[in-house]
Amino acid sequence: MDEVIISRAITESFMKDFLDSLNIDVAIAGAGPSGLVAAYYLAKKGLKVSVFERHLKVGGGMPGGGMMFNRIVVQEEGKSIMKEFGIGLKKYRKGLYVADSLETIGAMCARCIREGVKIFNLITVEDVVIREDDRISGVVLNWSAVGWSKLHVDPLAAKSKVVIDATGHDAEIARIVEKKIGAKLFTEDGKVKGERSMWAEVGEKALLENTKEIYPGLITCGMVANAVFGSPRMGAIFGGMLLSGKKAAQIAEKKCKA
Ligand code: 48H
Repeated sequence: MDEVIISRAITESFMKDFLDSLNIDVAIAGAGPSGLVAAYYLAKKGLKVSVFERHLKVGGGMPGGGMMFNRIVVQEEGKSIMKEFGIGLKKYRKGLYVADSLETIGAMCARCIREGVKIFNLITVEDVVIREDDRISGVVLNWSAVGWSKLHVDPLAAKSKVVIDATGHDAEIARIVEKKIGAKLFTEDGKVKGERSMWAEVGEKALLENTKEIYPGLITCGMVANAVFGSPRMGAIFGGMLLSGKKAAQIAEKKCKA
């Protein structure tokens, strides 16, 4: 057993996928529930999708469930998506189901990868690529460890037809675009409005409505959608995240095929 052969196997396999991800249909920032669902449905339609996740783990806010109780709640509307991923649901009461958040992450991650999604953990999307026609056309990438160590290391870039912002509460990509391009987002004042305090019912409903293109080539997904449009948070209920991921995928697919 040669250690160098093991090292070459890892390096070559990773580099092949990374090089393959430099020209893609859809780049997704964030591997939380909404980003993974979006990636899965896009890959299922035959599109080339890569997900870039800042942290060592995937799943975003899911492993912590509600206040570290590792369970998530899904309402009737999200049930078919959970079934599509083969995730077990226990009925709690009419229209409400409980899932094990760790099973949910494992199943989503495995189904994405089997469908052809490339998931890169420990890589942060730190900026976007933009062209004169005022269209977002890719992501600027760096190792998360570079940022955490506060090193000055220049990034690399990947081109994509569409970028999905699935970075959660902080809506990082939308905020970067607002900061660098000005208040030109497709919101009332062109800015990120910021998420409101908890109101589960309103937050869940608004999420789907707020999942849309907010700048040419940039689509909101998951918690980002409510953060951008100033709608409430909803706590550990996840049906909206799943439906938002599916809707973001439908919008992105249309844009890729236009
Ligand atoms: C790469 C990044 C970057 C970056 C962040 O927070 P998430 O789980 O996001 P959603 O929207 O899929 O799900 C939200 C849900 O988990 C949640 O928080 C709920 C329901 N909250 C309700 C409430 O009331 O609190 O995942 C986002 C992912 C994370 O893994 C981040 O590490 C990652 O995005 N990320 N990845 N580049 N710039 N910024």
